[in-house]
Amino acid sequence: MKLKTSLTLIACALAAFAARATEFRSADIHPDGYPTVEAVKFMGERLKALTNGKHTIKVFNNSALGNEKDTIEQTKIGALAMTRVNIAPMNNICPETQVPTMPFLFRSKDHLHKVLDGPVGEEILAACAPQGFVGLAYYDSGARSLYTAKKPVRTLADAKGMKIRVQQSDLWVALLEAMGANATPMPYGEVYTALKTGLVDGAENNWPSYESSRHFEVAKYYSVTEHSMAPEMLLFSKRVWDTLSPDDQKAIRQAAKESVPMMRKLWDEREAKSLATVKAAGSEIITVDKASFQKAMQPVYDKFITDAKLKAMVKRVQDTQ
Ligand code: BDP
Repeated sequence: MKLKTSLTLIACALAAFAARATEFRSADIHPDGYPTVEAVKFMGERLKALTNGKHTIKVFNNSALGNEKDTIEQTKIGALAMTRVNIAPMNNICPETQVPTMPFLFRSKDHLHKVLDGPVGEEILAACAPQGFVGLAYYDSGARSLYTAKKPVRTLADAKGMKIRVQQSDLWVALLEAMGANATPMPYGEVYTALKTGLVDGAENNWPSYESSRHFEVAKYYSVTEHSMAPEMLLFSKRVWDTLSPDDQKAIRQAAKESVPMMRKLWDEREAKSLATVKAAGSEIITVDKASFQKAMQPVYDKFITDAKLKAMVKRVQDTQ
């Protein structure tokens, strides 16, 4: 389709949002039952109640609308109303999102929640607006750790030269390179085959993703590095947003906010369940010296936390008690 024609179609669709009841389309790469997917469905129910049935949300999950880079792009142009993504693919788009991605930044889940629920979290969400996104909320994503197919990583030295899949973000490439690994960015949906065929030696993720993607079947060594607590983000299209009434905008924000505690509960349950599943399936869970991994991360801070604003933000996070 010619660009002009598709832009006209998008413009017509946008005008329609304002006028009538809308089923907003929202994307996710995860399967049914995954906490992010269930939380957005819940948000849809809340939105329906808050708008007396006027607006709802339909979740297109399992990467039905493409990988996260694609759905971010669709959300930006207004072809899609909403997307739930990890914060990583936003790193190259909105520099402030690099802060909560930084390795070993958060001391605990409580620390993460305090920061994201507070002014720093709000500032980062707002910083995405000039790029075309209304940041609605963060969801938990636990801590990400390294897992490998053939050889276990027991020390930092073991990671040297290993080909490790990372999310599509320059920061993530640098993070794995700082571990000595050979970082390979690729969409999530391609990782299982890449691990199975030996295209990569390993990947990194939290317990629920390691389990639900079945990566544990092809990469049984899980080294508990917990190198980043990069959260999930709920992004609404600013182009669609600007066509909505203030009341509708308020209801969307409210529904998103209400889905957060619900998601956190689902998340904690799923983490425990996933750990039990992979253990029972024979994954070897390896305790590593986290401090040695943490020490190797200074180059990542030197490369990405360069301007005064980001430096101050990192400091505010560290100072949050
Ligand atoms: C999962 C996130 C998902 C990312 C995926 C990945 O929930 O949004 O796409 O990691 O590694 O933990 O790509």
